[in-house]
Amino acid sequence: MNKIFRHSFAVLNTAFLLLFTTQIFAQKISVRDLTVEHLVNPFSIDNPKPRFSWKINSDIKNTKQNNYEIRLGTSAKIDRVLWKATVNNDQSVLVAYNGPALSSKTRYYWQVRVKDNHGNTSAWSPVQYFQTGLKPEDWSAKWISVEGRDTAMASPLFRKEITLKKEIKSAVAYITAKGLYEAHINGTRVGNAYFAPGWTSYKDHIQYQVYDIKKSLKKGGNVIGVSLGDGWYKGRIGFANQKQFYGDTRALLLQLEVEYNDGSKETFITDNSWKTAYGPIRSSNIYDGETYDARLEIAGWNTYGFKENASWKPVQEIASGPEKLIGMSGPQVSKHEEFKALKIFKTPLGETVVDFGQNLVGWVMLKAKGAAGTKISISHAEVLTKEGNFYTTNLRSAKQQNNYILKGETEQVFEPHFSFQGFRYVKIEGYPGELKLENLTAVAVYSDMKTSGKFSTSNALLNQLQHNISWGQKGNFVDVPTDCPQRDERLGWTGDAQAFATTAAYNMDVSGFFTKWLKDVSADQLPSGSVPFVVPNVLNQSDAGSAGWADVATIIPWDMYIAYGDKGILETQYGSMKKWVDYITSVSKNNLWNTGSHFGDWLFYRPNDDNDGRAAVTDKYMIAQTFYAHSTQLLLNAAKVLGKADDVAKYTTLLEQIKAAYIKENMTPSGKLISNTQTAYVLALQFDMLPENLRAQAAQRLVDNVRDYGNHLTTGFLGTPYLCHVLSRFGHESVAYDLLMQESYPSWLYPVKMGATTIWERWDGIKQDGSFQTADMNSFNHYAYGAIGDWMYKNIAGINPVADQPGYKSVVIAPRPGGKLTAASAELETVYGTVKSSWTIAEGLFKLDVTIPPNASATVVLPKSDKKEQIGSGSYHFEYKY
Ligand code: RAM
Repeated sequence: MNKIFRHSFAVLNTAFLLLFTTQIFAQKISVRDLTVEHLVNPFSIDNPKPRFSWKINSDIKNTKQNNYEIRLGTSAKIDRVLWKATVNNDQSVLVAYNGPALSSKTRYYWQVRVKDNHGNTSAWSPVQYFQTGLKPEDWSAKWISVEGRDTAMASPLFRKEITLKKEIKSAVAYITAKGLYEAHINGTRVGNAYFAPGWTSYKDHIQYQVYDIKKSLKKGGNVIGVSLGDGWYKGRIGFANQKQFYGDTRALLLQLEVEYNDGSKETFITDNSWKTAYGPIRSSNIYDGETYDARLEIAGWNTYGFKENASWKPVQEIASGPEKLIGMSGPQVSKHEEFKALKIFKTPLGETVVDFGQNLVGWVMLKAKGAAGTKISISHAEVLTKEGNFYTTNLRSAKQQNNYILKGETEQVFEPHFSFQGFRYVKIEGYPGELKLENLTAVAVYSDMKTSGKFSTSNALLNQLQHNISWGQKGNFVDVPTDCPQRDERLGWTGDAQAFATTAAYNMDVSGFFTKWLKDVSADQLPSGSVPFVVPNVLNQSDAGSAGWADVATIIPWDMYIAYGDKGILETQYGSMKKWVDYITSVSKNNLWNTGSHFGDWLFYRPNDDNDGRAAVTDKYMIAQTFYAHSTQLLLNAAKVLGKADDVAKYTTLLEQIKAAYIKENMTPSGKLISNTQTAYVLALQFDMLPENLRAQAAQRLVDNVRDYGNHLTTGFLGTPYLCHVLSRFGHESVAYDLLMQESYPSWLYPVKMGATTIWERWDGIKQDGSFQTADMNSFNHYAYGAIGDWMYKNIAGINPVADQPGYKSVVIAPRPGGKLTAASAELETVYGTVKSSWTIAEGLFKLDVTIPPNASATVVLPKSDKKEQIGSGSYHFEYKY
C-alpha cells in the first residue's frame, strides 16, 4: 500500500459521507417497457410458452416488486380473459405464459400490474400484444419462381391482383423468400425492413416476416408486388468466389390472411396464378453492389389495373425443401443514422471523392437528373492512401459499387435494395452536371437494437475509442455478427463474435439478435459436435473446431444469460453447449486438447525481422486447453442453473482433469508457462488454470512482460478481451490503465490517434509512416479488439453484473479510477431499468452518483476504501476525500 493510499484511506474512515438525493414522496408506481421474448409487440412468436417482461417506475427508494398480476385475452380490451395469474414474487423478467394452449396466427393482448414492498399498486399497464406465428400446416402458399431456370442476374418482379369483397377487419401478410425480397401493396413498400428474410442457416430454417397490412388494403381491387434479389442465398458469399451456396433458384412465398368485418375470412397465396417480369435492378450482390437501370422501370407495375404486356410471364411453383419456416426471433435490419456529405474533393489521381466523416455500413442515397442512359457509378472505400487517393485494394474482390442509369425526365433518388457497403468515402463517376454536397446522404443500416449503454470519460481519446467500438458494432451487426462489412468476407466469424459479445451487450440490446443467431450456431453445429469457423456456415464442413472460435457455443449463451437473465437461452442451447464440450473430449488424449488446427491468438503482435523472439507467439494447443477448461466451466455453470446434478458432477471432475493436464503439459514447477506471452498468462489466469498459490507470480510475469514491451500489449483476438480484466483482478490496475492509455502502436488508442472512426482488424492497419498493412487482411471495421469496451464499463465506470442474480437483478458498482481520468460516467439500460454510475475527482474529492432501478439492488464498492454499501433501488450520492 503506498503512502497516498494510506493517507486517503485514513481520511475516508473519518470523513465518509453518504448523501441521499432522491426525495421520498409516496408516488405511485407504474410499469413500462413491456416485452414478449425480448421484443416489443412481436408478430411471430413460436414459443408455445412466450415469456413476458416489464420494468417498474418508482421514485421511492428500495422498491421491489412483491406481487404481479398478469392477464391475457384475444381482444384489445381483454374482456374475455384467457389466462391470468397473480403471483407473489419479484419476477419481472421473462415470466412464462402458463395458460391454455395458444392458437397459431392469433393476436393476443396482455397487460400487467404490480404491487411493491411499500404497499403501492400500479395501474394496469397499457395493453400490449403479440402474435403467434404459422404452424407448418397453416401454410397453403406455394413457393414460386420464374419459369425455367433462374439464370438472370436481374431481379424478377412478381405481381398479383386480388379483390377484397367486403370491408376488412384485419389483414396479415406472411412473407419469405429464397434470396431477399422487397414487397409492395398497392405501390407502398411493406414494412421498413431490409435484407428480409434475414440470413440464417437456410438449409435448416428460413425466417418469415409478418406484416399488419390492413391500412394498405381497401375493399375492391388491390395488388401485391414483390421483387427478389440474390442475397446470401444465391449470390456470391465466402471468399472463394462461391455462388449459389444455398440454391440456384430465387423464390417467393407469401400468404395474406384477411378477415372481413362480418367475420368471414379469405386467404390469398403465391401460386401459379402470379405473373413475373424483370425490373430495373439488373444485378445485385452483397459484396459487389447493385446496378439499377431506371429506363427499365415498369411504371404502375405495383398498382391495381396495370396492363401486363407480353414481358409478363407465368411463374412456376416449386417444391418446398426440407428447411423449416420459422418466425423472426430477432430484430429486423433497418435504416438508422443519416450522414451528410462533408466534403467533395479531387484526389491527386483526379478521382472525385466524397467524405462522410464516419466509417459506416449501409449505403449512399444519391439524387441525380440527367439525360437518359447516363451512367453514374458510386464506389466505396474506408480509407484514402497516404497520398490521398481512393483505396480499395483491401476490399479484395468485393466491388462495393452501385451503378445507376438514368432515364431522363425528373430528378430521382437512388439507393440499392439488396446490397450494402462498408465505407467512409465514395468515389463518384459519371455524375451529370455539378455534384453538390446535398445530392448525397449516407445512411447507416443495421439490426434494430436499442442503444442500451452510454459511456464517457474526461479523456477525449477514450471517448473516441468508445465511439469507434459502438460504430464497429453497428456496422457488423447487420442481421448476423460479422467479422467485417466491406471486403469479400462479411461472415459470421464465431471467434470475433464471442470476443465481443459482452461489450456488445453493454452498448446495445443484443438479446434478440443473439437469440436468433444462436439458433444458427446449433443448426450448423456438426453431427460430431464441432462448431464451424463461421455461422451461418458457408465454408467447408471441415472448417470447424478452432479453439476460441468454436467455444462461441458455450460463451455467448452464458453471456446472454448474465446480461439479460435469460435462463431460456441456456435451456435452448444446453444441448449444443454439451455437444461442443463432449466433442473436445472426444478429440483429446489424456485430457489434453492437442489435436486439430487452430487460429490461436489471431493477429498477435509480430514485429518485422524479429530476431529476438519479440513476436508474441502463444502455443496453440496451450490456448486450446484453456478454452477447453473455459467451455467446460460454462457448461458446468449452465448445468447448475438448470439443476442438472449428474452433469454438474461429471463436468466438475472433467474440469479438474483438464486443469491438471494443462499444468503438467504447460507449466514449470515454479509457475512459468511454456509460452512467455501476455496471452499465455492472461488465459491461464482468466480461466483459473493455475493453482491458487501460483497465480500472483503469474500475474507478476504478465506485468513484467507488459513493462518489457514498454507498456504495450502484444495480444491477438483471444488474449485481448481478458488482458485488462486479469491485470485488474490481480491488483495491477495501473498497468491495465497504462495499456489502455497507451497512444503508440500497438495499443487501442493508436488507431484513434491515426484518425480511426471504427475499430481496425489490425493494431497497425495504417502504419506510423502512413502505409497500410497487407491488403489481404486489413479491414478498418472489425470489432474484435473493441472487446476492451467490457473492461471500460466494468472497471472505469464500474457497472458489473452478478452471476447468481443475472440480468443485473443485483449489480456491483465498483468504479476504479486511474489513467489520470478525472471523470467517468456510464449508463446501462438493463432488463430492470437504468443503472447509472458516474464519478468525478476534483479538488481532492471523489464524488459518485449511482442509480439502481426498481426491483434491483446493488453493492457499491468505493475506490480506495474498504467500505461496501448495500443499496436498493434509487439514486445515491457518495463523496469523500480522495
Ligand atoms: C479472418 C476474419 C476473422 C477471423 C478469421 C480467423 O478472415 O476476418 O476476423 O476470425 O480470419
